[in-house]
Amino acid sequence: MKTTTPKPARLALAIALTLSIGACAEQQAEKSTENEVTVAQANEFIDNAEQQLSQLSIEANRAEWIYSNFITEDTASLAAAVGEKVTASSVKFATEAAKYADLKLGPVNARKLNTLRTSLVLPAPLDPKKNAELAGISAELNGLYGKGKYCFADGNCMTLPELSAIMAESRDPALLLEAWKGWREISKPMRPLFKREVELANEGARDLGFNDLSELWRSQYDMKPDEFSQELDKQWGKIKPLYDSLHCYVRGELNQKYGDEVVSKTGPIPAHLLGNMWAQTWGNIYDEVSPENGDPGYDLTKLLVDNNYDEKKMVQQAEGFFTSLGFEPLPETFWTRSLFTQPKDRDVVCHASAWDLDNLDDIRIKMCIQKTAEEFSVIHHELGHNFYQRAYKGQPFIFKNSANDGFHEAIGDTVALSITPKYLKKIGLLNEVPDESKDIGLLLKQALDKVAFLPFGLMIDQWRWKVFNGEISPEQYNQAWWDLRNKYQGVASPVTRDESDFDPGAKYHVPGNVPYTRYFLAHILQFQFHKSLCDIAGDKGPVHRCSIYGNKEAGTKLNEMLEMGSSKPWPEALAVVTGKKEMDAQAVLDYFAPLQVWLNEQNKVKNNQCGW
Ligand code: X8Z
Ligand code: ZN
Repeated sequence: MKTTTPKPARLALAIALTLSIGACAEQQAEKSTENEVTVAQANEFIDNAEQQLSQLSIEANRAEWIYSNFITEDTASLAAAVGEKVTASSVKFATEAAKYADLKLGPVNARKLNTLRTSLVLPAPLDPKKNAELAGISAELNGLYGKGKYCFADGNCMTLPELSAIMAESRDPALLLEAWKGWREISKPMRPLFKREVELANEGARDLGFNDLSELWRSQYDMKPDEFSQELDKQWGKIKPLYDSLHCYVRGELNQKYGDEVVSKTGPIPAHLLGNMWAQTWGNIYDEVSPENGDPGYDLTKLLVDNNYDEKKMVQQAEGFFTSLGFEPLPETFWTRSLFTQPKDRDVVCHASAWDLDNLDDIRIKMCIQKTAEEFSVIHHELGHNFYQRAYKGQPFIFKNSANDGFHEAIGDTVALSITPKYLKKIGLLNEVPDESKDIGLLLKQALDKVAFLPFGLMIDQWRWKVFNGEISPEQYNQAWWDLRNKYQGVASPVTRDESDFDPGAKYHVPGNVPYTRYFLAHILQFQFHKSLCDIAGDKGPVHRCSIYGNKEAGTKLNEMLEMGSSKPWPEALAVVTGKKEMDAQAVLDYFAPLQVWLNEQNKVKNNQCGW
């Protein structure tokens, strides 16, 4: 299955509530009267569902792979047809699973049953016509995103990777604004499709006994949906002071650079000046905000180019990190079947993704790699998915997934946190490791990507959950989006927007129907994993200087967690690596502690007025 898009993700049977029940419960009364169901029937149902879903998933993965690699009317139609079939089966099984919910099954099957009930991401209503309609809409939305282009006045048309390069590299506010606005033209036609998708999927969720799709999405974390929402608020509350300091410092520097006319000293930051199409990571404007005496003095993008790294070599280098931890190399088919570069002659979905076509060894990535440090990280991110998939391939199909979706997103990022100067020296990219006086620069660069991301990682589903439960009506889609961008990120649209715009649709995961809270979780979990793996590796220095490269003990421990798949509640998987069952944003604060001190000093010295 693929880890990032909706259709295979309907099969991506996510984490489920644990029903901790003694093993002897299997031997419960087997007598069945007419309306009663038995444990034996339940067990048979689960075996059968698992086998059918496993088979179907392979067919769906192939159709989806072909569609995303060759977007045409025909491939859309084929992908939608398989999607329809998968959804119909998944909905049928989820409905039937509810029948057995009160039985005392053994722990394994109790968990599988619950996973069958709760893991749909885009449930269709039982009505086959509506199911077909939903499958068609979902494929069409994906295609609209994948085909998206903006044509400048001179006739030069650009796809997202090119527009993203402008957002990353240009410092001309007018050009930035045009690229920013231009990309958002692609999502206007998505609005009615998205609205209908929400209606249909909400109906599907209700058919399965959930209040709405929000409740279903939040039911996949081994806790009650509302407890999960509270847990997120709690973690965000811990991080917010650090984010506020970063926001304050960055806004001050941008104000200095662009002047009051473009960036005011107070209020939210205009979204087109942060180096990224969605202002979700800010590392690309590091040069504009770097500390005077603490800059480490190297630029990984430049090092990659100067050392003749092409796309394949970047992937090989990333693979080398995983094998240094003791993981087996990627199979030959990975190299022959993956997509690394954007084809010139056809539309593809460029958004990076990792795939497991046969639920065994046919793992691949699909990505239009740019030769930048940012993309070097994304490659590690994607390979994290692939190595996870391969680690849990021995699990039964229903447990071939991560402990929760945040875990899947965290593994490659965890490894990428070990791309330190020391590591770059080891692999021959850097000659000298900068001394400790340069750590603030390194931490600031990291924070621009990782800390800046956190409120973005949270707000997308805060918006979607409210859309799903009706708190945000279709007439308020765009306004509510910007209200949340303001509330969480302190970021504002650079020009007036209205309800003829559909800005959420310009972010892949909205038309792609991929839940987004997983990335918020991942941005906390990766710091917990990194710290624990560094401890296991015996690293005694500051955690931001630690690289687990080459450490087999750390690799073995990581693999132990990955191999579990989703067979156990996520706190148990977390404890395998960290020894603790709680997710804890403190790990983020610990990592950035020296930077927090520095930011406070800077904001004070520069007289920055914080908040927005
Ligand atoms: O979508 C992704 C990955 C694929 S799972 C490239 N990410 C999020 C995004 O790009 O918005 C990784 C971090 C956040
Ligand atoms: Zn991912």
